[in-house]
Amino acid sequence: MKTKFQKLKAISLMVLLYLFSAFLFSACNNAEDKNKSIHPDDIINTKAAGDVEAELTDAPYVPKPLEYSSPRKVKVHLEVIERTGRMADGVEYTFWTFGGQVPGKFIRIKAGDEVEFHLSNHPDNKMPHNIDLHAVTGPGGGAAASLTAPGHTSVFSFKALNVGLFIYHCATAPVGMHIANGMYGLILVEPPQGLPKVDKEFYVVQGDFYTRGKFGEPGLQDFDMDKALREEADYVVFNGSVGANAGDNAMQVKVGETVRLYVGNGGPNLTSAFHVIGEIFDKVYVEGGDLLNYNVQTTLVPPGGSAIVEFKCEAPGMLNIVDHAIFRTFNKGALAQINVTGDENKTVYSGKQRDDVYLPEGSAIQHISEAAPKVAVAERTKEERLALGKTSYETNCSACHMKDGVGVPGAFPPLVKSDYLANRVDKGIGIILKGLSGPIKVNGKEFNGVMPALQLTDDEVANILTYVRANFSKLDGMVNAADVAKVRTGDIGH
Ligand code: HEC
Ligand SMILES: [Cu+2]
Repeated sequence: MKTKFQKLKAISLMVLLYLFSAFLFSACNNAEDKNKSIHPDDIINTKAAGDVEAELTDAPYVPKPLEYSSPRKVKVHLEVIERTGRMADGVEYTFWTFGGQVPGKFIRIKAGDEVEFHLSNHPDNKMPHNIDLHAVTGPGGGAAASLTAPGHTSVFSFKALNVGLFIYHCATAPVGMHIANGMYGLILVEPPQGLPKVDKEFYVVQGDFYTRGKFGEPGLQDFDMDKALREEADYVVFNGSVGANAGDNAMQVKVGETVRLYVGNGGPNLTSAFHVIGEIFDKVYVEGGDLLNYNVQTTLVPPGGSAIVEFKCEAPGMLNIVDHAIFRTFNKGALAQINVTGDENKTVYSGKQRDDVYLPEGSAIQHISEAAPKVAVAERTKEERLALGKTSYETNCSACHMKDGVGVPGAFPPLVKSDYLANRVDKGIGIILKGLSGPIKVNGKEFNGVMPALQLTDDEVANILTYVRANFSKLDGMVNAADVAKVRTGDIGH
């Protein structure tokens, strides 16, 4: 039998244990609450008030922290510009950009904001473009609503429901080619109270590029579709070119400052083993979301993904930002730098820091190289070709020539009753296999654009042309895979 006193002792011990565990539990909960941002359900019905124009910046800079904490109506004006620029010393490439640079402009908003997005396609551009923002809740992330021909502006609106760091990119066919040419950037959706304050914030985006010539081969380099398909990148770079933010253009930080990097990966193909040589990430917002990880050496950033990393710079010297898939750094250009200046702290790091990176000197419009897939295909009936051709047309051609084949005045010629197509000896096969550029006249109207060669099989070309000719031009007969094969091998002229 227990004494009264023993019972009392047992009970009070239980009470103490209970109180202590309740305390622990609530402490954990609080810690979690701090990191957990607000849920989309809490935001969906908030009212946005007051117009603001979003500040947009080029890498490596980000817009200033936002001063408002209740939702605003935010206007974003972004212009697509196709331009030739530096890929490496002596190497040029024709980039397609959101705002003139790769990556595209950094956009900073808050959860609950209602964004009115204006996407303009500069009149000198050759291609239609659109934008898919991963921060958008809605079909295609805005892609269909924003398809814009050169010389036009599209407007659409969305409400930012989820907090996070999101990639945006072009999603116009051929999608891989638009992304490979540099059409990506980051949009940050902050929680209403903002992110904790740091001393310096920077914008770093990785991308892989595929060129006709090998890494370093001088001159204007064409896009190489075959290499892109094989995922054999010639260049892997931070912020659009080899050394864009290295050496004299390194990001500048002082000893003792806290740094936050908004990191994105445009791809199109390669996942980044993102690492800063000589630092440890005190904090990582894993995959650009709410989850915090601490004390990380290397964080994965996949194509179409992001991460936010933070660290304090305790020692002076040059920090090298790399993709730790290390050949990409030493042989393909994946290097950016942060220059930390200030007094040495021998306890943190003694000794001379020196990191010589080998970057060979020298080392990029657009051309899809012609692959000739030789697959013998049984010929199909006209009905089959019409049905398959419709789908293929809508995937491969309608972005430019429009779904109903009417084209876009001044930019993309019509296929409807096209006299140009009717007069082609090869029934238009050569145009699709090899592309078309230079001045042409279609139904009395002049066009002078660039149609890229498309990577399609003989069977697909036969389907598309059978559909285009019958449906838009009311031309008799069909196109067979064997006809396409003859043009490919040069047996019939154009
Ligand atoms: C990226 C935009 C783009 C895509 C995609 C595209 N075209 Fe074109 N296409 C053009 C441009 C621009 C021209 C005019 C080229 C010039 O001015 O020399 C053209 C010209 C043509 C012509 C000759 C002119 C005419 O109107 O008859 C045909 C036929 C044609 N395209 C068919 C197609 C078909 C079929 C597809 C899909 C397999 C396709 N195009 C995909 C942009 C495109
Ligand atoms: Cu595009």
